[in-house]
Amino acid sequence: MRVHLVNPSEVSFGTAVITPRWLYVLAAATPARFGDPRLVDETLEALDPLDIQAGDIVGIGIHTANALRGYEIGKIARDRGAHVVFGGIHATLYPNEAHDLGGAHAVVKGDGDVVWARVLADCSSGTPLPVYEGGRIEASEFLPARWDLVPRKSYMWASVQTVRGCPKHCSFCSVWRTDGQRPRQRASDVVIEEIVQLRRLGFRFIALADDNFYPVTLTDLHLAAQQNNATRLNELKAIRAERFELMARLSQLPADMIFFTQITMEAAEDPEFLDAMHKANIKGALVGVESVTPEGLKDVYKEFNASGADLVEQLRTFRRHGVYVLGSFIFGLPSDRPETFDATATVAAQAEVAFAQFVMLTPYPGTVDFNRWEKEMADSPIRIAGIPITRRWLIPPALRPKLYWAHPTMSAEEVRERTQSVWDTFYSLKYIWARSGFIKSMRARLAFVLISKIYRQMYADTGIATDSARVSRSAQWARWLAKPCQRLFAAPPMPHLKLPEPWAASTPVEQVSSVS
Ligand code: B12
Ligand code: SF4
Repeated sequence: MRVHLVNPSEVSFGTAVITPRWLYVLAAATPARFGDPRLVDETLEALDPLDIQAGDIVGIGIHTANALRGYEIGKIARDRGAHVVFGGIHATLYPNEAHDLGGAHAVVKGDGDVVWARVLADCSSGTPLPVYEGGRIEASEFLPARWDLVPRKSYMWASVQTVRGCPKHCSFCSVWRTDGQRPRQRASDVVIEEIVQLRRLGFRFIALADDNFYPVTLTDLHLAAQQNNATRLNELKAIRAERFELMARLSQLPADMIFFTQITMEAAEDPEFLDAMHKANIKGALVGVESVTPEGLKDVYKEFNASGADLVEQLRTFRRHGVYVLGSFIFGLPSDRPETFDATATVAAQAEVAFAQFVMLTPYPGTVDFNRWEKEMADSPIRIAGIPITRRWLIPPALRPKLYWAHPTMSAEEVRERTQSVWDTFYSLKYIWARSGFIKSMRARLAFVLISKIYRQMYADTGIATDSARVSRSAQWARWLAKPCQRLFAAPPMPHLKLPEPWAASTPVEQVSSVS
């Protein structure tokens, strides 16, 4: 009997950008008596059903976008006589779907780290429960990933999570509802151990797979102080101090290491934090800009973000402190107008963001937006291929619309075309080359161009992926670009790299002292 863990994908590129962390965490949660699990990441290559034997246990992790392929795999595995278990955010939100459509024997809701061993034991004794509540475990229970199982040459970046959960409540995001608003932050020791292991293997680029790397803002601290809420203030200070501790320790790692994370724009108001990020070699961050107008920010409950000239200034602040921004923008908000697209492109250019993504507003399950949309659609259900549009992930990919919400003034096609045009301009060779001006060496500049092109190819999903011929052409392109990219990210392994000195509680973290 063998355990297989499968990360489903409709398209395989041969090479992938970031390791799907859950595969390596669940591998760590697999007790030794089951042997090393077989890890299949379909973004690299498709599952071979013949590898699954009767009596095996197949764990499939799904998010909304790959749920349909996950269900296909579940049915194949069940037909071959395996026990089928689903997990991941989509299975957490729709456990019945995995049973009805994916051949599931069991579904794990929430975090898999602790409950997985029990699921395996039950499956091997033939008594799996339909649903397991993995819940939201404490950060001290998060398992370090089994990086000894990673095919080093297949990924450009490895992923290490340092904090789960986000205190904000953006309307389009499910994180605060599924992972919770209380930041669950891992101790720096375990994070550093994983990163050192990865550098030993030859990974020098690490994505910090966090929902929000900046869970405590200066405003939070000042509010708690103003309210004389000592307990809250101390809690917040402790979280903040731990962040600085982690960053201080990251800065002791080999200088060639580069980290990337996701962060809210408020970090721009906190120069000490940005400087600590820079010292820690956290050179890039995805910043959720969402909209360049105050009306747009209101649409998504993100009024804590800046807009207009302040926005440009805040984004530039990151760069001044040596943190390069991947700006994330949403199009199709109710308040968007044709001129919003140009205004956004202008802000992205003026703010000197290194990379940008322009996504079309899509209601994701578990979000405030989705619930509102589902209620609205209940009165006039639209079906495609017999499937209600509110279950869009079940619609065959080629038939899926690109925009789900009727915009008050623009047609879906107009929003799509204008979005695509912003992608095309931002990632035209001319603009990429101009953006790369800050890079000194020619080799690194060419790398920037290549990475920009591959990023656009993999993530500009507005219209290029409308039929299967186009999908496969697009995948072909990305595959072609990915090979040289892979070489650029590779580093000689450092098998003898030592762990930095253990962190003493008394070690001064100068930055923290300035916060009151
Ligand atoms: C890092 C990250 C990325 C990275 C890297 C992705 C990668 N290759 O790993 C990047 C930036 C590329 C990315 C891109 C996108 N992402 Co993302 N991403 C994340 C993030 C912040 C962390 C993921 C992670 O590594 N977590 C750590 C692992 C250990 O946790 P986990 O995956 O949840 O797994 C645990 C449990 O779910 C469970 N589990 C998972 N699978 C299984 C399977 C079994 C069998 C079992 C038992 C248990 C189990 O056990 C695991 C351990 O506890 C999550 C948010 C989050 N908190 O998860 C969003 C998240 C997954 N992303 C999301 C989205 C929407 C996207 C994009 C579509 C964004 C966009 N518009 O382009 C793209 C899609 C890319 C794609 N096609 O996959 C959404 C998904 C929502 C949904 N309903 O599907 C999330 C939840 C964030 C959000 N805003 O709501 N993402
Ligand atoms: S979008 Fe970002 S800031 Fe908003 S709730 Fe989600 S993780 Fe937090």
